[in-house]
Amino acid sequence: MERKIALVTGATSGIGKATAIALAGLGYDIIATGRRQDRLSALSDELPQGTRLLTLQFDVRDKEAVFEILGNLPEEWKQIDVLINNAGNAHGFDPIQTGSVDDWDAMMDINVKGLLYVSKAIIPGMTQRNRGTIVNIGSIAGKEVYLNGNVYCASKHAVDALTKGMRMDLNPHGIRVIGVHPGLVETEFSLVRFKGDAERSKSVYKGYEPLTAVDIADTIAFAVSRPPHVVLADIVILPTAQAAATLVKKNL
Ligand code: NDP
Ligand code: 8X3
Repeated sequence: MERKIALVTGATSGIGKATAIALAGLGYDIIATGRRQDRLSALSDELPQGTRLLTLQFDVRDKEAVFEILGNLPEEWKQIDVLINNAGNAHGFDPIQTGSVDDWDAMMDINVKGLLYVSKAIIPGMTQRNRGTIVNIGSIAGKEVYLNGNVYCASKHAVDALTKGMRMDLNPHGIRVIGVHPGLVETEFSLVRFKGDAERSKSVYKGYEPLTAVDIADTIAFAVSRPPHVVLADIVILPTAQAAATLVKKNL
């Protein structure tokens, strides 16, 4: 059987981790990246037996590290078929007039520039082979703006624009570019947004059934496994209880 390789950024938690597991279930060898090496190492226990796993620890903000590490992949890991640009988070939840510049930097540097650096490192191999699939994880926050969402929403609107731009520019090379835009998914996302406040984070998901990381991973696996002539270009996936970014039917 021909070898297939998927690289997943932010595979230490939530959607990225579930996606690495789902793609391994489809027979992909996995390159898993993130900052927390202990979690990257633990991933091997959760992948189907026989999955080949390469873990790479770096911060997607670190341009030199991204190009150094991804530019020097071991020979047998160079031909990446699927890139999942997932690493990202919201940092803070403040109105624009009191927002923290450090939070703004984190969101723009990770969600937008980090995605660009990783893409820049991987795309040349895909264009050379005239083949590949890129999945960018956007958000409902990239389709709508909500109160206090300001910079996070801007970062995810940028991901949406980059997804469309990539699809156009890479069109001559037959590369599929897929945008996946989830609504509320219970992961470590809110814990990061609210800086470790577990109570506040839990309350985001109370009173309704949120999506799980596996729901998103299943959708990604479905999109990636369509025949080569099919691209699910733009997928918005919400919990049934959610009708819009801030319209959620709760039974509290
Ligand atoms: P988690 O916090 O559970 O996971 C975030 C992942 O991103 C972790 O693996 C983390 O790894 C990685 N990451 C964060 N910052 C960096 C960095 N600087 N360098 C490298 N890796 C980084 O959240 P989710 O799984 O929910 O989030 C995944 C993606 O889904 C994000 O892009 C998020 O914006 C998006 N999303 C989430 C939704 C939700 O409701 N949960 C809804 C819509 C979109 P590590 O810390 O080890 O580096
Ligand atoms: C994460 C979902 O609604 O918190 O992107 O922006 S939301």
